[in-house]
Amino acid sequence: MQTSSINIELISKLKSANKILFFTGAGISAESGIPTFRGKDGIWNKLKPEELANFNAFLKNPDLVWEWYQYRRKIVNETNPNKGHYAIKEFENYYKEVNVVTQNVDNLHRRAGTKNIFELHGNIERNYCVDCYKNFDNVESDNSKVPHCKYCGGLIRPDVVWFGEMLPQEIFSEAEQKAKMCDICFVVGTTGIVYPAAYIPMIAKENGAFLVEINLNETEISDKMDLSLFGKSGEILPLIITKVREMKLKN
Ligand code: BV8
Ligand code: ZN
Repeated sequence: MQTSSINIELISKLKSANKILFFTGAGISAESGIPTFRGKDGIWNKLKPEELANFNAFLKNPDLVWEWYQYRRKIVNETNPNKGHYAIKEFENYYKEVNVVTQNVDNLHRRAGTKNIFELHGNIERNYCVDCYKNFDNVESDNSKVPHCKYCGGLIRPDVVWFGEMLPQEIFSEAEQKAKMCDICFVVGTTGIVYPAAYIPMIAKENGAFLVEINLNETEISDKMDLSLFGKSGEILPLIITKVREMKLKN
């Protein structure tokens, strides 16, 4: 584990890199005001994921789960990307390829303008019918009653990946390919305990990438990192992109 300053090794890697991958979790959106899952203010503290973010819970109590997602959608709609999201977007000006593999469902990377996004756990702004799979992104509903499909009467659910559900195969395999080819993999704001998403940084490492963790504190995967930068991603990422801008403008 390294110091928390942006060290010489990272600077030299940033100089020689062509392809950058960002693997992001809930922590990158915390400074936008979206609660994380497992932090001290985490949403899982009050409610257990098993009770909400899984299909059986939804079938057992569709109104409760629907209400929880409406509450989270409202928070997402009232927030904006933060400096961390925008710093990631700016990497696109200086590198041949920048990919963002995110576990987040809040759409903030897209709203910050990032081009190549791989949403491993879906997107809270999308919904679909559990029976006929038609999509209902802007479905009218009162917040506490799950809506029904107007074509077949099926329950409408958020287009997110729940526990016990497979990740979108195509998106995951593309993200794996990008992880295999990247020179630097930034692991930003994630506890790194949710699989198979958490394999992505490990795949990058196995293929020779330089792994940099950006987190408030140590995590279960800190020991796998080449460098850990401790602090807020909304402060550290702008510092890094400032260094990159200076370097690239000098050359
Ligand atoms: C599946 C979407 C099987 C919904 C979520 C091994 C292999 C495969 C599966 C498993 C496995 N081991 C266990 C499993 C099962 C399970 C799993 O991983 N469980 C864990 C908890 C042990 N995985 C699954 O069920 C997956 N599906 O495997 O299906 C299968 C296979 C074949 C066929 C059929 C089925 C599906 C997992 C996806 C679950 N969906 N969310 C929703 O959002 O409502 S999970 C949820 O956790 C979010 O997606 C979130 O992104 C993800 C990870 O959490 P983090 O992003 O890391 O957030 P967290 O709060 O934990 O941490 C925040 C971090 O940020 C902290 O470290 C904090 O310090 C830091 N931070 C805070 N502020 C800042 C900051 N850092 C920097 N700056 C700041 N300002
Ligand atoms: Zn339907």
